[in-house]
Amino acid sequence: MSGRNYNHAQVTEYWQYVWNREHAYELDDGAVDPTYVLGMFPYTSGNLHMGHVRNYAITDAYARYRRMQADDVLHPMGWDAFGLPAENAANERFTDPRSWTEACITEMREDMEELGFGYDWSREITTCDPEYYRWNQYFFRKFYEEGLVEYDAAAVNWCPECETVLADAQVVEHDDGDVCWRCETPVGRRELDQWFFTITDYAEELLDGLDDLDGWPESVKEIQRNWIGKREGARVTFEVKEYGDVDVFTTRLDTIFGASYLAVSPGHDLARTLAEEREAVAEYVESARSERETEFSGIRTDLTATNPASGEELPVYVASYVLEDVGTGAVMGVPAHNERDYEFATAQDLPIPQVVEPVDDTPVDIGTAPFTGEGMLTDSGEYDGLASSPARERLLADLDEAREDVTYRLRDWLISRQRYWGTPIPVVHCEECGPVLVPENELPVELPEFVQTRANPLEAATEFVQTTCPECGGEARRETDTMDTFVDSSWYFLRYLSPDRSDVPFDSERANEWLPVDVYVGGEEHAVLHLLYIRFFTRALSDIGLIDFEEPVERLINQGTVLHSGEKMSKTKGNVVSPHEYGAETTRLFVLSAAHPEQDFEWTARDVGSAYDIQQQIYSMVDTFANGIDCRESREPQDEYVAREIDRTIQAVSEEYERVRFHRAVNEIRGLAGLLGQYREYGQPHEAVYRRGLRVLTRLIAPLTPYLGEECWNLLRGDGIVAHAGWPTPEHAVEDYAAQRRIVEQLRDDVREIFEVADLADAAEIEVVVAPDWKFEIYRQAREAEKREAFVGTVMADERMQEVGEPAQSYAAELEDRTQRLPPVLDPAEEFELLDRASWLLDDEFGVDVIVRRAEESDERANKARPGRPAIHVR
Ligand code: ANZ
Ligand code: ZN
Repeated sequence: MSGRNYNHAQVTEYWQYVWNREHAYELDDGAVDPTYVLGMFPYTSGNLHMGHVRNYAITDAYARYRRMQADDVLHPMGWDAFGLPAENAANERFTDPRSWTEACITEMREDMEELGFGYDWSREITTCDPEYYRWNQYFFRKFYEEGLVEYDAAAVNWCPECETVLADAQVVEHDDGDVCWRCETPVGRRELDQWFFTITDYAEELLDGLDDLDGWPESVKEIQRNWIGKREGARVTFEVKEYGDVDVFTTRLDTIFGASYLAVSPGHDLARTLAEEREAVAEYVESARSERETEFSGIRTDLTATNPASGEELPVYVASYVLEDVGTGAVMGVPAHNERDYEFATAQDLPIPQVVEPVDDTPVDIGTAPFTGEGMLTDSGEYDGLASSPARERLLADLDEAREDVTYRLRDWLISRQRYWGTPIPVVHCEECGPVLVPENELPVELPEFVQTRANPLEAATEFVQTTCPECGGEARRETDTMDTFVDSSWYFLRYLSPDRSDVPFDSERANEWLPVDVYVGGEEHAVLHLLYIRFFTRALSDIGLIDFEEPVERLINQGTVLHSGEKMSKTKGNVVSPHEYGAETTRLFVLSAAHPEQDFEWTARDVGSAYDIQQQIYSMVDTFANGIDCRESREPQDEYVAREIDRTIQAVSEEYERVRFHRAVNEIRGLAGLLGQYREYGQPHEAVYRRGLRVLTRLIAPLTPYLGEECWNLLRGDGIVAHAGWPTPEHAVEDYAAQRRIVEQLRDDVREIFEVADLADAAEIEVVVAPDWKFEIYRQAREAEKREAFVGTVMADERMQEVGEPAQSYAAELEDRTQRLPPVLDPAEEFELLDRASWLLDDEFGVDVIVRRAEESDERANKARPGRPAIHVR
């Protein structure tokens, strides 16, 4: 009876050939508003790991589903091909970054093809191609002209291992200091001339825009909000004798009477000025900048600052906990009400005067901890007794030295890297003219040949470095920094639209038509890097006039992690499972069926096994059918039951696909496969019903297992390829299917229970009796009743119910407490038909004849029946 085994490995090549021949996944350039489904393109490290498989299985399943729904779909793939690892690998293996990267791409593309990912390869892009990265240089020029590029001496994060600077977002806070995100080496500080994109110009917009991103996970939005870190407060001027004014930024102007010192960062102008004359300050500044002093160290200067509110003279400190690029780089220290100031004052033995008291009975002991809440002012002169918020307002109005101010935590995006394998920054340095942009018609500035050296290979490329100034024609040095690779990925989703255009970075008209990306899938670890940068780029490109939309992505899905033995799969932990180990298609189905895309899940051999089994089960049913089985011509009630279950499954699976809940779709598909198997075993299935069932099943699972889908579709003689087959639609409306299902499940449970408690081995017949019409009538009234008081009376006022008499009265009483909370039921005729269609399930399970009756045919038996819960008699 059972069909052949399905062997994925034997069919991949054939179907890949067919898909290529049919251009199955290519999108026509003339497409109108296609669905854009995108996975974050991979860094080219060689071989796909399980995280990639999961990421791209999600986009592929969704893209395939939409395509079968007759949408035009853009589902492209490309390579994030620049970056330090290629350089390191090249040095270790005595090759060059380009060859290494190309080899990785070849491997990864093969893996993707084996997994059956349906990409439009005609749109493939690779960021290390000059044809791609020239546009990074083009945008650099555009941004420069727009005032979005700055060249500044800055104290920057420096990773000694990677020998490059890092953006703030690439520095990870560890318990014992900051480390490099890539190699976990402690990060130091260096002073260098650096290139920045002034993303801070967009701080407010990027923050506000979050409110409209309804399709983004709340967690990512919250991370971005915190990263942007908007603070509303006041800027207050303190006069420092023999120096001049120092501005501080505070969110708590109400605490100004509690300031016991003023502190500036080591990079503050005041610190630099003092360092020129005072040895001790110079030493402190120096050690703070290079080694990063212990957190709450500081040096007291001999200067004092006047508190503009109290007139008090406060000592002035240089302290490393005050950050140079936050606010004004200076703070008024209010230790009684601010954690960090408290730590500092304690370490430096400074007074800790309390000026705010809690209004409730929060216990406060300034001797052991600061009170950071709002409250009522005390020891604050004429402001005593005011609450924090009105006190701030009054102080703002009263003090000439204070005015409203806003600061952001977000810093400008440091984009220069002292590495080889990236986009050369299109600038030359001229003695006369300073930094000068390379003219547009000289782009791309191509990378010179790679040479192995400890430092930046670009510095060693003399011919590359020596050039002439585009402005004055004099001798000049080419910039040897390259761009952060996050620049490459900030606009790649636009390049897919017109990858071959050599006159523009992308086709603007098409971009306006096709974007934003409808569904974007990738890891949450990019929340403040890539996912913020693409938002910035999109806004900047919009302001430059290249596009007319402002947000790049409508719906964002952060896929969860695949765990193995409770930990994230990783090479270093040695718990990696290769996608090939269990067969690519099984792996793919497993990662989709294991959990909601956003949830982490554990890799288990047992669950992988069940992903394998369901494929075999479906294939075997289809194969057996295709070889011919005995079928019935006449239509019987059970055929109707199966037909409706097919409809219901279509509806349910479509909804799950729509919500990207593939794991639930798989459950439904399993259910239908099981039912069809049971149906065939029960007797001869009806030819048309069974065929339809198998064809539906095939199309429902095809987005998850595309090779299996094609094989089955072929066996079932479907038109064309399943990738282009239409999505199945229900034959009957399926609105009250939930109620129907509940009734059938309940009936089966009830019968099982009867068989369990009584020994019914010899039972020959089950009689199932629908409740009388009057019970349905009372039930309906109970569901609709506005109040439950006097429900019985209202029911019995009806003449028909009086005719029924006592039974009606007691049924009404039974429902009285549950009025309005009753689940929907069918009407009596519908219920009868449903039970009649479903009765074969009881026959099949218990091996007995089943008779379904209306109440009229079986009066006294119907007494026990309720709407939705027929009476059951076993004989
Ligand atoms: C005085 C004060 C009193 C502050 C108080 C807070 C509470 P948050 O706290 O995250 O909202 N600040 C300002 N510039 C700084 C810099 N360059 N380096 C380090 N800290 C700085 O951020 C606002 C507070 O951060 C500011 O308000 C300031 O401390 C501190 F009871 O001023 B506040
Ligand atoms: Zn010049």
